[in-house]
Amino acid sequence: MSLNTAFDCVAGVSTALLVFAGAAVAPSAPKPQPVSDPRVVEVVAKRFAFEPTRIDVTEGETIRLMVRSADGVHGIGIKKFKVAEEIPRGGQPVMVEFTATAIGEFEILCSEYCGKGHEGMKGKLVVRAREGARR
Ligand SMILES: [Cu+2]
Repeated sequence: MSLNTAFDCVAGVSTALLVFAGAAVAPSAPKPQPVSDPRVVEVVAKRFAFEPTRIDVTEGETIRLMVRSADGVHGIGIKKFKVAEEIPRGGQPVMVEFTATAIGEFEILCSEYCGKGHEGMKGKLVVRAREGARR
């Protein structure tokens, strides 16, 4: 007598059902993400440093710096991107927006004389190339 079985016949059915169920879960309309919405970066200026000392951004990204002073009057300047704002004493935040149109490392300087360590009050803006945009 032969020991052959007929189990192979059933295999295809369950796979077909899974594929059908998956199609129903797909979202009908993905929410559009506004491309122009700037990323907000909070910066604290204090004698004699910026916090954070280094800001990393991507080429083409628009950044809104929200800068406030932790003590007296300071300034924030990024020459390359024409950022130049006075930061008043008292912690009131100052907004300044720019688009990182160039790749590289750029100094963030205090543009208001704020005391003995003023010359050393520096931060760094690092703009790196976008993923996939490398030449
Ligand atoms: Cu200063």
